[in-house]
This record gives sequence, C-alpha cells and structure tokens, in this order.
Amino acid sequence: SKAPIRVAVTGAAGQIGYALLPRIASGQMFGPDQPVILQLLELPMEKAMAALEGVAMELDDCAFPLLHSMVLTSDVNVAFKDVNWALLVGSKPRGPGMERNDLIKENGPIFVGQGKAINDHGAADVRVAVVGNPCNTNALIAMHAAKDVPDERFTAMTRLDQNRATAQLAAKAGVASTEVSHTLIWGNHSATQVPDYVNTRIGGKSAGEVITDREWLQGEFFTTVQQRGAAIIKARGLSSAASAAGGLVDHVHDLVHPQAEGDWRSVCVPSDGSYGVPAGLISSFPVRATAKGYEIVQGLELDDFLRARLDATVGELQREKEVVADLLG
Ligand code: NAX
Repeated sequence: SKAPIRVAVTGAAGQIGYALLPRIASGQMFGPDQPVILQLLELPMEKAMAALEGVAMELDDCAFPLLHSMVLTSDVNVAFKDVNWALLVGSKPRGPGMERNDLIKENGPIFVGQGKAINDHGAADVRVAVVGNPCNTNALIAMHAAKDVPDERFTAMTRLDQNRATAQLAAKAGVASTEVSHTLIWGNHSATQVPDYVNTRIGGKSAGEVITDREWLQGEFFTTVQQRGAAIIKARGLSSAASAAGGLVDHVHDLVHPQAEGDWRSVCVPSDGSYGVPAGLISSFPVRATAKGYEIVQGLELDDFLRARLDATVGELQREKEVVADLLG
C-alpha cells in the first residue's frame, strides 16, 4: 500500500473546511488508494481551536480507511511541516462596507507568512492551491514569499466557476452536464472573470454554435456565472461551501490525474505570457495536467467580445498586484 501524503488545510474549521475535509479523507481528491495525513491550521483563538477539535472528532467518527492521522495546530510552521499539498482556504471574510482593496490589504500579510512557512517547511514536491479570496492575488503573494519553491507549484481556484458555467450551459442546452466539456474560465476569480462560450463544448461542438442565442451567451450566462457567489449568499445567508469544497476537490484531483492531449481544466497559474496575459500575474487559463506537472494549452481562438473581456479582467489583476506591491518583496 502507498505511503500517506501530507495535506495542509488552512481555515479548517470554517464552512468550506467542514465540507472539504470528509471528501479528502474519503479519497475523492487523491484517489481511493492514497492515504492522507491532514494538517489542519486555524487561528489561535479558543473558539476556532475548539471548533477545529470538533471537526476532527467528526472525522474520527467517520473511521475513514484512508485517514492516517491528523495534526491540529495554530502554528503555520507545524501546519506546513513536510506537506505535499497546501490548501489555503482560510482568510478574513469581507466585512460590511469593506472595499475590495481593503480586503486585499488585510489578507495579504497572511499569505506572506504562509508562503514563507511553506518555503521553509514544505516537502520538496510541495504544491499549493489557494481558495481564500482574492485567491489569484493571494496566490501571487504566497508565491513571492516562497523564494525556493518553483512558481508553477502555485495555483488558485476557478474550478467552482468552471463547474457553475458547465451547469448553466447544460441547463440552457437541455442536456446532461456530462455533454459539456472543455469548460473554460479566463482571468481573475472575481466578477470580471470570463466564461468562454467559444472553446467550451456541448456534445463536442462549440457552445456558441449549439446555443445560438448570442444575447444570452454574452449577457445572462456571463452575469449568472459571475454573480453566482452573491446569489448563493442571498439565498442561504452564507457563502458557497459545499460547491466551493467540490471545486477544490476537482481542482486538485485533476492536477494530480493527468488529462488527455486536447483536454483542459480552468486553473489559475502563473502566466508565461500566453494569450497576452503578462508574465508575473496568476490568471485562469486552459491547463492540461501532465505526468510531470501541467501545461497551458496553446492556440485557442477568442472572439472580439471574449478578447475584450479578457483584457479587462487582466487589467483588474494588474491593479490588484499594484495594491499589494509592497508585499511582493
Ligand atoms: P469561513 O469564515 O467559514 O472560514 C474561514 C476560516 O478560516 C475560519 O474558521 C477562520 O478562523 C479561519 N482563518 C482566518 N484567517 C486564518 C489564518 N490566518 N490562518 C488560519 N485560519 C484562518 O469562510 P469559508 O466560507 O470557509 O471561506 C473561506 C474563503 O474561501 C473565503 O476567503 C472566501 O472568500 C473564499 N471562497 C473562495 C471561492 C473560490 O472559488 N475561490 C469560493 C468560495 C469562497 O467564497
């Protein structure tokens, strides 16, 4: 049997953590034969640590065959010790009346500290997935802080957005979601993200050919995917948790289980200049996992509408980078 891998989860007692941990421990992320050691980080407050202990008790009570053991800590150096994967979920939520730039500035320092700890204590093959918002820019901050870790090990999550787009297209076309493939989100995980109806396929054809309603594709489809997080908050009184955890399970699963040539997933990775996205930004691209790592799939065509939207979301990423410039050392 395989040796266990070490997986750190930050904000482990939060909403997403609660939905995520059972899915990792049951093998849905790393496969049905891969034991895991969960290294769970929470804030050093009594309430957070008590909640974390409660979560760990429930994981014990599931008696997951693949859950080798757990580490519960509020010390980043302990949490990231020898980890193969660091899942950075925890961050401060946006408070009432708080501007996006304030949130970026408040959360940035967390990712400096975590990036350094990953650098100093992570396993030689450590890989990172950032969920805590603004996830692209937080991933950029952690990447800069982890000087010795290759940049391409840092990713941020647009897989929830991809899955949302898949569901919307399937519903509109009246087909099962399995008919929708190559679903693609470009840019920032924010309200400027770009769901691609040209390269996403329904029944193997361009979604934009199967769904001929241009107004819907460029209007309601866009806004529904972009605003889905807000719609969930309005309906539930709480932000997406089960679907966010599902997105992260899929994100990591598909990075460690390679795709066939010609296939891709939406993953935020450091740009190499592909598609006119300046190098030095972490942006969502068509990414194909390979046995060695991953590659950004080349040669996709965009129409004028998508190209303009991609330029706009990249502009937002650049502005976010400027806001945290002092954290990029
Ligand atoms: P919760 O507030 O339920 O949980 C966050 C947890 O993180 C809390 O338990 C808190 O104590 C802990 N925490 C905060 N700062 C920490 C630190 N420095 N170290 C360790 N733990 C820390 O939020 P939840 O609903 O779980 O969401 C977590 C993050 O995911 C938020 O930033 C949210 O914006 C982001 N999201 C990202 C999504 C994406 O697609 N990329 C979608 C869902 C979600 O909104």
